[in-house]
Amino acid sequence: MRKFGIISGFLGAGKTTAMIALDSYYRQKGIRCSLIVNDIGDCDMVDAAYSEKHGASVSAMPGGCICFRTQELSEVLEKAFASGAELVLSDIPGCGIGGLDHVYRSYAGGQTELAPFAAVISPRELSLLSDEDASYRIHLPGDMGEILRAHLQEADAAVLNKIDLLTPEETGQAVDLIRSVRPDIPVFPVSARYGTGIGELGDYLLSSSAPLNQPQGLGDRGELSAPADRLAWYDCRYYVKVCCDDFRPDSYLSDLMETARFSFAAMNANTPHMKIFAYGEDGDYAKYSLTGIDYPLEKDHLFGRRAVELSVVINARLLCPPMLAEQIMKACIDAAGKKHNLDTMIFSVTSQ
Ligand SMILES: Nc1nc2c(ncn2[C@@H]2O[C@H](COP(=O)(O)OP(=O)(O)OP(=O)(O)O)[C@@H](O)[C@H]2O)c(=O)[nH]1
Ligand SMILES: [Mg+2]
Repeated sequence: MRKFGIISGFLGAGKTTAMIALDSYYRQKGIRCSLIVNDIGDCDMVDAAYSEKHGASVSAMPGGCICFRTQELSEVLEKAFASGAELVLSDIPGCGIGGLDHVYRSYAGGQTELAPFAAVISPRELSLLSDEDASYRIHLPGDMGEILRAHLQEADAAVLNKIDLLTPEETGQAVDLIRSVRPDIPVFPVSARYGTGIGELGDYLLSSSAPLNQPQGLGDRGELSAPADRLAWYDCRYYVKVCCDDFRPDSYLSDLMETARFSFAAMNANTPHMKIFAYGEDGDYAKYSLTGIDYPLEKDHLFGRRAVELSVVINARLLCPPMLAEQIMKACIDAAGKKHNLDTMIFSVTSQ
């Protein structure tokens, strides 16, 4: 089998978590899967590091959307198949639209079978379709709801993620809402974090193919670029040297992310997804995510022990002008470093 599939979705919807869960499901079944981690930034990528920590075979494609890199993507796919992968899954950065035209249609009819184009949706962005006040409540532009609709128009299947946060009744309502936009596609309610529904989704991606029957040009609608263009990205890599025995790396990282949350909120800005990955010694690490100023900080992995030095990577997508985002993040890194008595050395910052 040589199969390739895209897992698309809004920032922080759970694409990487779903790909990690699918990879582990396939491994249990003896199917060799490989993941492509695609991101806009050029810097080290949190998602690639985190997926590797879960034992996935990962190829990184930083520096822009796979949409416009057909040749490079072909080479990465060939390499993965040559090393034994049967199924390669890739995410797509940004808001998850355009991949059907810009990626799938370039591969249609070739040697590689295309898995259904799966759109991961979390209750956060889905609320933009159901509740008029949601965009004020969760500080996302209301027209992001239009992006979600366009995203669903492209999809061969919808993956309603994070159902562990919903009651069964709310899950039913969310599925109905997705079906009201796309009555013709299957909807998989899952919790990628806890593995619920991942087997059903995994079997479906293996046994079905992309029908490619949606109209062309769905991802090229000009009005969709407005909300996406308002998103800035910020990537940073830095190193901290610890001075004192009582340094607690998890408390430092929480302080950093919480300071960022309050700073962006104070500027009437938002962080649809800010990810942080910190390496300690001997493979110890922490990974945190903030999927918006209105959501709790997710501590996806905590340090197992104390650390004397840390190497930190931050990848963030922000609703904020890039220059301001850079200033806010620098102030947050400085403030958290000061509070924890750290010597901080910033290696690289890219923002746009
Ligand atoms: N409660 C809950 N949280 C989840 C689930 N899936 C993902 N998350 C959390 O949501 C946050 C974002 O998940 P990611 O998998 O990084 O989201 P993503 O779509 O890959 O994000 P980007 O690559 O930045 O667009 C992380 O803190 C995850 O742990 C889930 O099923 N339930
Ligand atoms: Mg991701």
